[in-house]
Amino acid sequence: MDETNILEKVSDAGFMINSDAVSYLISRQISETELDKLFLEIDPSVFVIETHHLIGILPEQKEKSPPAADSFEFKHLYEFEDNPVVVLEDVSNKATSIGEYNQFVQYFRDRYTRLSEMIRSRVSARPIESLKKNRFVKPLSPKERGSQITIIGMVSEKSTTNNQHIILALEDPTGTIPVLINSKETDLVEMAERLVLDEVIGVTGTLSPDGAILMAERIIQPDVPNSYSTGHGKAQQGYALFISDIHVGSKEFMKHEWETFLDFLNGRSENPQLLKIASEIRYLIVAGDIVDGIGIYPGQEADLEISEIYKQYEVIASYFHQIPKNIHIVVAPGNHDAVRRAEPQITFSEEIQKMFPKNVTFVGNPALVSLDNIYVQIYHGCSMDDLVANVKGVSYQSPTTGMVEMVKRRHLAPTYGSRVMISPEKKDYLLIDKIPDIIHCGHVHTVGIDVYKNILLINSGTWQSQTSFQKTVNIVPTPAKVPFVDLRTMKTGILNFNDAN
Ligand code: D5M
Ligand code: FE
Ligand code: ZN
Repeated sequence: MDETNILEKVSDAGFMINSDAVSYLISRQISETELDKLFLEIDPSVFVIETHHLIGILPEQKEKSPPAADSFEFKHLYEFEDNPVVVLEDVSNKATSIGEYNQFVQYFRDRYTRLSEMIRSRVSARPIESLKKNRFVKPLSPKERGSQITIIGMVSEKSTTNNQHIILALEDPTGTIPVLINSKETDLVEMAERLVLDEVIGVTGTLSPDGAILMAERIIQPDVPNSYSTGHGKAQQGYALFISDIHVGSKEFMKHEWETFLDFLNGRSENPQLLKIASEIRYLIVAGDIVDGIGIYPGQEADLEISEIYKQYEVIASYFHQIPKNIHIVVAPGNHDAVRRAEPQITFSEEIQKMFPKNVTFVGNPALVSLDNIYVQIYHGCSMDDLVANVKGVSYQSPTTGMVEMVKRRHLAPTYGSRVMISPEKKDYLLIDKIPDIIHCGHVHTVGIDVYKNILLINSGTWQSQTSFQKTVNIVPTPAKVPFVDLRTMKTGILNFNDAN
C-alpha cells in the first residue's frame, strides 16, 4: 500500500497517524488485510498512531535476504593467519640499475642465457661463431653443408623481401647470422610473422651453399611443456579475487560500483550465492594502476577529479581500510602509480604503504607470489600494447591472447625499448622462469579468462569507465567485473558489479 491508501484507511478506521509510522508501514510493505487486522489490535484509546504502537503488533520482521539464505549467517570462514602469502620473485629492494652500457650487456646476457637454456633442453644447438669458423678455417664439406643445424639467438631484426620471404637477424653472444624464411613455407611464415624483436628463439635449418645464411625449417620458442608437474597449485580451499586499474582520482572512476564491491566483500548483499563466496574469500590480488596518478600523459589534468597524488592514495587507502581484515591483499603498482616508470617497477614508498591497513602485502611489478602454495605471476601488462601492435590476433578486446604470447616467449615484456620502458637490472625480472599456476595482468581494462597449457590466464579489467582518449583509439573497457578463482578446484567465475549490464 502507498501513503495515500494508508492515510485513507487510517482515517476511515477513526485514527490519526504520524509520518514516521506511515514510513514504517510502507517499509514493511503492509497489505490491506494486515492493516485491517492491525486496527483491531491497536488500543482503542490511542488517538495518533506512532511507530512504537505498531512494533509488537506486526509480526517479527523477516531477514532481508531471500529464503535460501535464512539459515546462512554471514561470517568470514578464514582468519588472516589462514591466508599466507610468500613473495618468491620481486625486484623491490634489489634494483641496482644505473643504466650504464655494461649493465645492458649484463641484462641481455642474463635474458639470453636463461631463455636459451629452456630451448637447449629440447634441441642441441651450436654457437653462431662456430658456423663462421667452419666457413673460414675449414669449409663445410658438401655433406655437412646439407645437414641440419640449430642455433639459438635473439631476434635483432626482422624484414620482408620483395618476394615475401622473411629475413631475421639472429644474435647470440658469439655473433649474428641472417635467417631466411621462404615464402613458400606458409606455416613457418605465419609463425615468423608473429615473432617480435628481442625474443629468444631456436631455428633449425640448413646453411646456404656459401654458408652466409641459414634457411629455416623449424622455429622453436621456449614456451612451456604440454604437461608438467610443478609440485604446487594443489589442495587449496576458499577463493582468490583479482582486480586492477582502479584509477582512483580519475573523473571516470566508478565510485558507486566500487562501493558495491566493498559491500559485497563485507557480506552486505542480498544474493545468497554472493554471500557464500564473500564468506570464503582468502585473497584479493591487485595488479596495478590503483590510482590515476598525475602527469602520466599530456593533458591528464583535465581528466582528474583529485589532482593531488597523495590525496588519491589517501582515498584508495581509506577504501582498503573498509575491506575485511581477514582477506590478505597483495598490491603491485602499474604505470599510473607513483613509483618509477621503468620495469621491473619497485614497490610503493614507505610513505604510501603506511596509509594502508596491515592486511596488505606490497610487491613490485612484476612479482611472483605463492598464495598458500598456488603460484601467481602478477604483471600489470604494459607490454600488451606492444603485442597488440605487432602480433596478429592479439587484441585489447581479448586480453588473454596477449598473455598466451608472453607464455610462449617465457617473457612478460619481450621487446626492449618500444612502449615498455625496461630498466636493465643484473637479472631479467620480466622472464617467466618458474612456471606459475596463474598469470594475472591488468592494464588493458578488459576482463578475460583463459587456460593455456595448464596455466590460468586472468585479466582483471578496470573500475574506470571509457576515457576520451580510449574512445579515440577505440578501446572499449569492461569495468566493474571481478574474476575469481576457487582455489580448491581452480574453477573460475566473474562477479559483475556493473549496473549497466
Ligand atoms: O591503459 C589503459 C588502456 O589504454 C590500455 O588498454 C592501454 C591503452 N593506452 C594507454 N595509453 C596508450 C597510448 N599512449 N597508446 C595506445 N594505447 C594506450 P592505462 O595504463 O590505464 O592508461
Ligand atoms: Fe589502467
Ligand atoms: Zn596501465
